[in-house]
Order: sequence, then C-alpha cells, then structure tokens
Amino acid sequence: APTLIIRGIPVFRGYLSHAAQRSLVNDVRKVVRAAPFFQPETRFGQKMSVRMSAAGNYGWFSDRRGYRYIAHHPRGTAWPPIPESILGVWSEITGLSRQPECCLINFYTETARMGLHQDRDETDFRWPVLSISLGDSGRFRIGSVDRGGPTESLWLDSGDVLMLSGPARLIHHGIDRIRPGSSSLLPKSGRLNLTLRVVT
Ligand code: MD3
Ligand code: FE
Repeated sequence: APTLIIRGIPVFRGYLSHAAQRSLVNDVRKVVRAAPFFQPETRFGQKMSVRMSAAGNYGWFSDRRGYRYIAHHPRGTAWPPIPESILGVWSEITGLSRQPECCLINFYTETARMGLHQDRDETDFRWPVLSISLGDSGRFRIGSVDRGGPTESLWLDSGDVLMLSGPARLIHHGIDRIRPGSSSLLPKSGRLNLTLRVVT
C-alpha cells in the first residue's frame, strides 16, 4: 500500500531496500555504458540541464524538431533491454502483465532542473508511468492537469517509487531542486530517476 497519496499520486516511500537500490544502480550503469547520457535540446534549441538515456524499445528524445520517442540512441545504436531488476518493480507495483517499452533514465547533477510539464508523448495515457528515485533527494513540484494554479512540492528520496495513473497521469510536474550529498548511493553526488512507460 502507498505511504501517502498527493494530488492523486500514490507515493511508496522507501519502497526499495538499500540492497535493491544498489542492484538497480549497478544495472543502470551497464545500460549507460552501452547507451551514454546525452543532453537533449528543447524545441527552442536550449540544451536541457538533465542528462538522459534509456533502455527498452524506445527512448525519449528532443531537438528543435520537437519531442518524441525514438527506437535508437542518437548515436544510432539500439537501446539496451530494460534490466529484469527494473521490470520487477513495474510488475510488483502495477500488477500489469504488459511490460513497459521505455525506461527513461534521467540524471540530475546538483544544478539540474526539470521545468513543469506534462508527459504527453505516449500514445495511450491509460497506461501508468512508474517513477523510481535513486541517489540524492529531489524536490518534486506538483501542479494540476490544467495549466497554472497552485502547486505543491514533495521531496523524493532514494528508494521512493511513484505511480502515475488515472487523472494524475496528465498532471503538470517537474523537479525544481536537488539536495547534493543527501545520499551516498551513487559514487558522486547527483540524482537518478527511472521512469517506466508504455509508449505505443
Ligand atoms: C506525473 N521526470 O521524465 S519523476 C519525466 O524526477 C519526469 O526525473 C521527473 O518528469 C524526474 O518526464 C519526475 C515523477 C513523474 C514522472 C512521470 C509523470 C511524475 C509524473 C507522468 C505523469 C505525471
Ligand atoms: Fe515528466
């Protein structure tokens, strides 16, 4: 059962044991060795501060031509498969037999941010998105489905898992602050976020 529900989003605080977090990080490192982090450009030609990679059939990509899912890393190589350790978290929490097609990997250095946005690049918003936080804590900013209006924030710590489904699937959200040195999970400071998505 979730620890708390904020604006319709179930939050599973400390869902992952330290051992589970370490094995996820180890698997993410293998993915990133094959599919190195890159910094996408927004449609305005500004480099994003968040570093990204992905595993699965699709990865998320952005440049002046817009936001989309692509079947290959920008270098032209296939995205590595989603590690079993990550698929296990998806199955346990969502209970779905369909597997995610994308595990987006976001890396935040201490100055990286992600502005308020909606996740609308997937085909069918009825599938949930699962978010796994690892490493330094990040302040998650939560708005509503409509633009504008009040927001609230929640610190996400290493091992926390969120499920975005139902009306909350289209909520505006972002990461507005990282707390460097708040976790010793990663060799350096920084925050990793994994989001699991059905894309097609
Ligand atoms: C709410 N990532 O990759 S995770 C993203 O921590 C993204 O890297 C943030 O927003 C991060 O698109 C936030 C929490 C999250 C992820 C997906 C959502 C919240 C969401 C999709 C719909 C609504
Ligand atoms: Fe998002």
